[in-house]
Amino acid sequence: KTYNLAILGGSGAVGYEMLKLLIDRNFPIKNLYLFASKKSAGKKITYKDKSYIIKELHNSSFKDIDIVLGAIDAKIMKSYLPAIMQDGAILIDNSSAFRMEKGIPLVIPEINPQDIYTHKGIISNPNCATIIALTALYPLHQHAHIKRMIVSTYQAVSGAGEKGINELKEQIQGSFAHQVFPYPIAFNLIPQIGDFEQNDYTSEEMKMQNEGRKILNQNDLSISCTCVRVPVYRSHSLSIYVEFEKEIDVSTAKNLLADAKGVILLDDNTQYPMPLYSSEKDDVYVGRIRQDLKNKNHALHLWCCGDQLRKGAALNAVQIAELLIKNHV
Ligand code: 2RA
Repeated sequence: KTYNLAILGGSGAVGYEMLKLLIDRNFPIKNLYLFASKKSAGKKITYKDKSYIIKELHNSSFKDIDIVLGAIDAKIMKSYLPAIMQDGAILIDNSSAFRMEKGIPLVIPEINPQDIYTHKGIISNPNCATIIALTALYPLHQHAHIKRMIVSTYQAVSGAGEKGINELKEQIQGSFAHQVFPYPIAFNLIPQIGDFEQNDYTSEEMKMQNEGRKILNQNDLSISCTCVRVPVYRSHSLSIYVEFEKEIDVSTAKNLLADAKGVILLDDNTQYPMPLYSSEKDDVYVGRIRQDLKNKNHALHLWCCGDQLRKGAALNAVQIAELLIKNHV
């Protein structure tokens, strides 16, 4: 069987990764349509000698579509939901629009693939930093059960899309005008991603705890996060302190991660994960695993890097689509 697919946001950074992954992973495609706003309509996107013309997104775009991969802004996504539902397509959405809604599965295929079966037409992709952190930590969670995490993220400019990449490029060339980020990002670090909430954390910082609780089905999970934008084009990095209910030591953690799906262990004190290695790769790289100096048997520190356009967005969505068709759901 083959399927009609639509990528919403086909002209953007995540949309392009979705296209590449569908082709490279031989997804059984009947027709593939790339939609975007009027501004990008008519633009030609080429991958492996095949070109796709971006079409303007309308409410009538979903006729005969089986699967919609959403890579557009949450507010716009919400406005198209009735049309998608009416035409009976299944939406795999990368925006934050429905992630925390009750009854809508929020899925990382390595962690909670079973939640896909409960879908009623929408499956949400978690936020990029949440996917990268939890993919790295889940093998340890299965062994020792995570209670608490303190996370600092170092997030690449492409997390803000193509426009984030262009802003850094222009600033490196000497123009310090800024629109996408609240301050110049070239040669700088900006400790704000998203808007500030009432508790002084940003929206991006609260996503890790809120989404983590839903994905792991653990309401008392505590994750305090500081999210920082860094002048790196691609691949987010995270420094994580993690406390466990049960005992765990460094060599057990390394063994578990060495065997884990979707993870590459790079930890021998001359080699450690860096965006340089993880960019354009599917796996999340983990290293610098150390015992906490005080809470010795129950807490670890580690460092991980993952391509947020791939595993943090497009790949996770395509993996969900693969599971859907494999299990006819
Ligand atoms: C970022 N949260 O700004 C975004 C990507 N999902 O990095």
